[in-house]
Amino acid sequence: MGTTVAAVDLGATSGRVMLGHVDRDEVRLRTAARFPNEPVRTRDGLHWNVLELYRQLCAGLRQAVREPDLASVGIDSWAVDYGLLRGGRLLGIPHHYRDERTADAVAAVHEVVDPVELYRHNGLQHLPFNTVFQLAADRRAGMLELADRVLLLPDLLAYWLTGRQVAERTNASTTGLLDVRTGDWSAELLDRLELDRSLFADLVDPGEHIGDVSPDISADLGRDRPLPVTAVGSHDTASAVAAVPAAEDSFAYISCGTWSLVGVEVDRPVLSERGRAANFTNELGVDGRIRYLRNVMGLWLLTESLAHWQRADPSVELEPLLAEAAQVPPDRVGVFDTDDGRFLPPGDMPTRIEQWLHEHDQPIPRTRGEFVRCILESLARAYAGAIEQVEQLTGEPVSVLHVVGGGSQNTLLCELTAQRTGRPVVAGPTEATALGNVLVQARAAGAVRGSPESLRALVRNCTDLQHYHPTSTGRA
Ligand code: LRH
Repeated sequence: MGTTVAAVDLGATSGRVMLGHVDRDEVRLRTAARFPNEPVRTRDGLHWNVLELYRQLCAGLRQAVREPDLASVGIDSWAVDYGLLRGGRLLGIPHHYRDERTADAVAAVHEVVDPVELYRHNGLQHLPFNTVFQLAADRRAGMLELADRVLLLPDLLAYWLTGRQVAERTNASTTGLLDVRTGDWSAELLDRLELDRSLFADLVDPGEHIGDVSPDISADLGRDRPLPVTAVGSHDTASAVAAVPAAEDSFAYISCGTWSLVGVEVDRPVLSERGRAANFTNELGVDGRIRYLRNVMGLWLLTESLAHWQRADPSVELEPLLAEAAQVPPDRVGVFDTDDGRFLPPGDMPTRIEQWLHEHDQPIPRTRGEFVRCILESLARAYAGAIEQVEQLTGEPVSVLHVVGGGSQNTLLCELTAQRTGRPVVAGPTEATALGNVLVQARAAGAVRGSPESLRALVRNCTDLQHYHPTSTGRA
C-alpha cells in the first residue's frame, strides 16, 4: 500500500530522480537515476546544459514510471536561474548564476531602487546573481526585449513536461521581485524596474497540481495513463528545510551542499536594517513559512579546490585528504572569510584562498590536507557567526543545529561545527531535498496528512541521525 512519487532534484553538480514510497508513518527513498550536471562555458559566458538536464530527467522518469503506483512527479533545483521564452520557445541557453555578467547590472538596478528600498520590498539578501540583476544584464545584452516570458528552471522543465507555465512561489521568492509581505509579484518593483507583469507566470504553491505530462511525452516515457506534475518547494533549499528532522522549537538548520544555507524558520519576515546589513534573507518556504537565513559559500570551496588539484593529478581523492585534515592542529591553519566575492566564480580556489590569507597575515596551508582543514575550519567559523547573528536578529535562542544535505556526511565538518558554534549538531538526512520534495507530493496525493511538524516527525522516524556534541577536549 502507500504511494510512490518521483522527486526530480537538480543540484549544481549532479541531478537525481528519486522514488519516494510513503506509507503512513514511513518514507523510503530509492534512486531511479543519478547524473552529472556539467555547466558549459561558451563565448557568451557560463551556462547550464538545460537540454541535457531535461534529457536525463526524462531518462530517469522512464525508469520511474515502471512503478505501477507512481502517483506524481515534482521538480526542484537551485534557485534564481531562468530561461527566457518567446511564444513558448526557449531563447538562448540559460546562464549559470556563477557567470559574471551581472557585475554592471547590479549598479543599474540600484540606481533605480536602492538596496535599502529593495530589501524593504523583497526582504532578500544581496547576492549579485539574484534574478533581478540577471534580468538587468539580459536587458543590457538586448535579450530581455525579445522575451515574453521568464521561467525559473524547475518551472521551465515542468512546462516542457506539461505545457503549462507557472511560477512556483518558493523559488519565485528568490528572484527579488516578490513582495515578501504578500508573497505576490511586487507591482511596484516591476513597475519601477520596467518589467512587464506578463513576463512572469501566475504563482502556484507547493502541493498544487501543475498539470499532467502531455500525452505524447507520456507515451514516450512508457506511461499509458495520466502522470500528474505537482508543484513542490521547487527551490531546493525550501524542500530541504521542509525535511529538517527537528523536534525542538529552537532549532537552526544548515542546509549543507554546494552552498551552506544557515538560518531559522520564522512566521513573519524580519525586515530590520540590521538584518539587511548582515545580509540575512527572507525566502518563502513550504506552507507559508519563512526561511530567515544567510548564504555561506559552502562545500563549493572544497569541491572546487579538489577539482583544481585533480586537474594536475587525477589520483587526488577527498577521503584521504579529510583524514589528513582531521589530524591538523587547529591553530596551524588560518581562517578566511568564506563569503569574499572572489570565491564565487569557478577557478583556482587554493590560490585565491592563499591570496586572501596572505593579505590578512594568516598562516598559509602547506599541504592539501591543511588546505582542507583551513576550508572546513573557515566554514565552521562562518556558521558560528551566522548562528550568533540570527539569535540577535530574531531575539530567539538557538539550542540545536540540524545539518542536512551532502555536508551532513562530512564528519570533520560536523565536529568542527559543534565545536565552533558551541551547540549540539544533529546530522542527516543527506537527501533532505528529495525527501521534502517527496513529502509535499505525498501530502498532495493524500498519502500523508498534516502540518510541517508532522512531516518532520516522519523524516525523523526514518533517518539514521548522527549526533555531535561540543566538548572542551575534542580533537576539533
Ligand atoms: C542552493 C541554492 C541556494 C541559492 C543558490 C543559488 O542550491 O538554491 O539556496 O541561493 O542555490
